[in-house]
Amino acid sequence: DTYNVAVLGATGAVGRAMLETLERRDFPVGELRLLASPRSAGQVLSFRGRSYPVQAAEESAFEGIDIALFSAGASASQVFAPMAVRQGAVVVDNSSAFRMQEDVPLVVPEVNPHAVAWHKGIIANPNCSTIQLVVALKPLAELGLDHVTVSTYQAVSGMGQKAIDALMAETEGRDPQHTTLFPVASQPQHHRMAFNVLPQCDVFLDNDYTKEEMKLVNESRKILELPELRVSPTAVRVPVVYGHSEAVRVRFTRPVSAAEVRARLEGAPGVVVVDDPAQALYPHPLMAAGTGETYVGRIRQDLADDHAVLMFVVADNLLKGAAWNAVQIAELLIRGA
Ligand code: A2P
Ligand code: 11C
Repeated sequence: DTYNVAVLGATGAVGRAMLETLERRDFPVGELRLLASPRSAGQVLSFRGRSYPVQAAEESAFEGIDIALFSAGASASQVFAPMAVRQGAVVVDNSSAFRMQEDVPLVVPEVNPHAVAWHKGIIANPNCSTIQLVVALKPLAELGLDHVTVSTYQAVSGMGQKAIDALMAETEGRDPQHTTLFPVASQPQHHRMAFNVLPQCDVFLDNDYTKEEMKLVNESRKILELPELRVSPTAVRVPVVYGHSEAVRVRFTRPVSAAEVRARLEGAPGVVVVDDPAQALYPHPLMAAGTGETYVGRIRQDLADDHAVLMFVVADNLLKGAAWNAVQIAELLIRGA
């Protein structure tokens, strides 16, 4: 069997990674439709050695499509997801548009694959920093999660292709001061990203947390099915191109040792433990870039609390954090079909 697949946002950083992932996984693609904004119409992208024209997204573009992978931002998803569903497609949506809707499953296949079953046409792909966090937390859930404290070190590719280009321009000094993209393009104040660290990912909300920080709280609770889980997030942008890192403190409801945590993580789905301090072996973004795994290391007891363990968690934000997780969901869909 083959499936007709549409990729909305095909020209973007995540959209291109989706095409590469479909190709690498040998996904049974029948017809392939590449969709983007009207700006990109006529551009040509290649898939399995063949050239495909990019079309402007519109309702008729979803006719006959079985699976639509969306990564064109929340406002495009709001417009096009209902159209795609009307045309009979199942939408795997990488935007934040539908994630917290009660009738939309929010899925990380290593964590809650069962949730795919109750979709009503849309399945949401979580935020990148949430995905790698819950992949590392799920194997520890049976130990009794009490409180998760997480600080992120997020790559600029999370903000799209323009942000990659802007960081390169700043780093190479082509721009004397800074570009107008960081921390958030749509706001008036900008800071230099090259050789810097910015404790702001996305816009601030009324509670003085950023949107990115509240995604870590709310999406983790929904995916882990722990609505009361205590999560204390700080989201930070760093001048890295690919790969988000997270320093995570997990407090349990009882005393837990680093050895117990390491044993649960070793062999857990989607997790690779890299933890040999004597050999300087621990996860870092260049290790994760280009792969679909979530790397965990620096696993150690909290010196101040025998209920808590510290660890460092790294994954490729465009792959496990977006494109690969979305294709994994598509694979669950066709296996169940
Ligand atoms: P385009 O390249 O035509 O602007 P990135 O996250 O790397 O910036 O990519 C965003 C992707 O979403 C691009 O493929 C972009 O297309 C697409 N996109 C953005 N807005 C829309 C829209 N309103 N309709 C369709 N595609 C959109
Ligand atoms: C970032 N996490 O790194 C963001 C990008 O909700 O899908 C993805 C935003 C989202 O900037």
